[in-house]
Amino acid sequence: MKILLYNPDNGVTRNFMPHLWMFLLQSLTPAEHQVFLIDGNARPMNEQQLVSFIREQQIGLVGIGSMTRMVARAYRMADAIRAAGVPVVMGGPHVTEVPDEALGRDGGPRHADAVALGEADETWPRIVADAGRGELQEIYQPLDERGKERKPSLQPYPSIPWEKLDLEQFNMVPKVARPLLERHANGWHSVHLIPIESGRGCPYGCEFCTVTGFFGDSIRFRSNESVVSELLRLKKHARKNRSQVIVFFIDDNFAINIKRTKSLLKDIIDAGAQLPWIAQISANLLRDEELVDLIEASHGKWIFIGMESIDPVNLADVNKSFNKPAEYAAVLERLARRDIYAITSFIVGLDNDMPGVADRTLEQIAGWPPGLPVFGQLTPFPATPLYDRLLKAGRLTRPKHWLEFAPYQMANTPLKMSIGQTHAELDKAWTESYSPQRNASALAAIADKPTKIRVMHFAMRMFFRGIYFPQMTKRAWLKLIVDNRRSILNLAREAIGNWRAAKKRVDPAVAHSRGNTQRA
Ligand code: B12
Ligand code: SF4
Repeated sequence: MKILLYNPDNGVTRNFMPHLWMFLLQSLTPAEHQVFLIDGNARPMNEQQLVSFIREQQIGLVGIGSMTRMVARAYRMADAIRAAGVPVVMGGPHVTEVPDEALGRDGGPRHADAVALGEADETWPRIVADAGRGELQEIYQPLDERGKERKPSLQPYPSIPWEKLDLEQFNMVPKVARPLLERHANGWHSVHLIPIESGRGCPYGCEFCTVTGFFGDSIRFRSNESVVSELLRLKKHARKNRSQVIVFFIDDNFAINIKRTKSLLKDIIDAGAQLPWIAQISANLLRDEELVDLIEASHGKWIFIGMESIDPVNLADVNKSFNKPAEYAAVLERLARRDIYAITSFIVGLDNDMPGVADRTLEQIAGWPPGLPVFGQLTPFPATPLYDRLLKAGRLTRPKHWLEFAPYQMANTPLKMSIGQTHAELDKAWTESYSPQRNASALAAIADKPTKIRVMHFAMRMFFRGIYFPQMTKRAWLKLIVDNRRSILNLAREAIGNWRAAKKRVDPAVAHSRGNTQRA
C-alpha cells in the first residue's frame, strides 16, 4: 500500500523545521509499504493539488497530523481526500483532545475515517495493517490489558534515517542568499534544524498546557546511546554535505531529570557528538552551574524558557509558581557568560495582567542579556484545566476558536483588561522587541563577543520577528533589510575587517609554503 503522511501548513513560517511525527511514523511503518511525506510548510498545496497528487500516486491511506491552530485546514484537506474516496486517519494533540469533532460525533460534519488517540508509536502499525485489509476501525488508542491508557516506552527507539531523507526542502536559508553563502561562508548555504526527542512527559501540569494531559506526568527517556548515535549520524551527514545541522531537542523540559540530562550531555561530549543545539528548559532547572557548563561543552546555543509572566500572581494562577521572576536575570546571565542565549516566552492576557503589561515586561527584558522574546495571547486549548475553568466561568467568547482560527486573537475575556487592550499590549510587545533600534541595542550589548556570535544573534532576531510579522515575500524581507541597514552594514564591515585581518595573518605562511614547494 502507498501511504501519504501530511502536515498542513501553519500559514506563518515556510520551511522552519520538519515535524518529527511524520518521520517517526515513517520509520515505524512495515517495510512492505511505501510512505510519502508532505509538509505543507515546505511544499504548500491546496485541496485540489493534494488530491491530484494522491490520485497520481495511487495512495491508499492518508494520515494527517495537526496542532489545534491548523486543524481547520487539516479538516478541509481531509474532506477533499475523503471525497476522492481515499480513507483518512487523523492523529496528534488536537484530535486526541476532541476526537468526536473529527469523527462527526458532536453534531458537526465528519472529517476522518479513523482517529489515533495519544502517542501512536504502537498503534500505527496496527492502523496500517487494518487499512491494508480494508478494515479500518474508528478509534485507535494504546491500551493495556486492563483497558487503561498505556504510554509507549522509548526504549527501543526507532532509528530515523535523516541522512537518507530529502531534507533540502527544509533548508532554512532563503534561496536568494544561498549562492553568495556557498562561495563565502563555508557550509552556511544549507542550514537544517532537526528535531530530536530524548524523552517525553512533564509532571508540572501548568494550567494552559496540553503536555501533561497528552504525554502524562511520568517521564520516559530514550537511552543515551540511542540519542548519541542519532547525533553522530547527523554530524557525519552534515560534514559530508558541507551543510550545517542544528538540533532542536523537542523534549518539553530537556532537564526535567537533571541527573539524566547531565549524563546524556557527558556522553555526547565523550563521543564527540556535539552539534549546535536548542532545547526547552524551565528557568528553575538552570540554577545548576554544572548543568550549564555541560550545556556549553555539548554546544547548547539557545535555550527556550517559558517565563510566561514577570508577575508571581499570574504564575500562581496558572500553576507555574516554580517560575521565580526574581531569578530570571541571574539565570540569563549565567547562560550569557557562556555565550548561550535564551528564547524567552511570555503570555499576555493572564488574569492579573492590566494595561501597561507590555511596557512593564519590556522594561525588565531591557535589563537582561539580549535574547529573543516571544509573546502569545493566553489560549484555552481544549482539554486543558484552563479551558475547563474559563468555560465554567462563562469567559469563553469563541469556545471552538480553532474552527475560525485567527492568529493572535483572544478566545476568552481577560479579567482586568478588555480583549482589544490585550491585543494592543501584544502588538506593542512584538513591535518594540524587534524594532530596528532594539535590534541595534541587542547587538551593542554583546559588542565584546566574536562577530560570528553577533551575526547569528542578528539573523535569529530577523527570523523570530517573522513569527508575529509574517515575512513570506521577498518584498517583506527587503523592507526588513532596509529598516535594519545600519546594523547590517556594521556587521558586514566588521566581518570584512576580520576576514582581511585573517588573510594578512595567513598570507606570509602561504607565501612561505609556496616557496618551499618551488624549491622542492
Ligand atoms: C516542536 C514543537 C513546536 C515547533 C514546531 C513544530 C515542528 N516543526 O516540530 C515550534 C517550536 C515552532 C512550535 C511552535 C508552536 N507550538 Co509547538 N510544540 C512542539 C513540541 C515541543 C514538540 C512536537 C513534537 O515533535 N513532539 C514529538 C512527537 C513524536 O509527538 P507528536 O507530534 O504529538 O506525535 C505523536 C502523536 O501525537 C501521534 N501523531 C501525531 N500526528 C499524527 C498523525 C497521524 C496520522 C497519526 C496516526 C498519529 C499522529 O503520533 C506521534 C507519535 O506518538 C510540542 C510538545 C510535544 N512534546 O509534543 C509542542 C506543541 C505541539 N506546540 C504547541 C503550541 C501551542 C505551539 C504554538 C501555538 C505556541 C505559540 N503560542 O506560539 C506554536 C505554533 C507554531 C506554528 N505557527 O505552527 C502545543 C499544541 C497544543 C495543541 N493542542 O495544539 C504543544 C502540544 C505544546 C503545548 N504546550 O501544549 N512547536
Ligand atoms: S513545564 Fe512546560 S511542558 Fe511542562 S506543563 Fe508546564 S508549560 Fe507544559
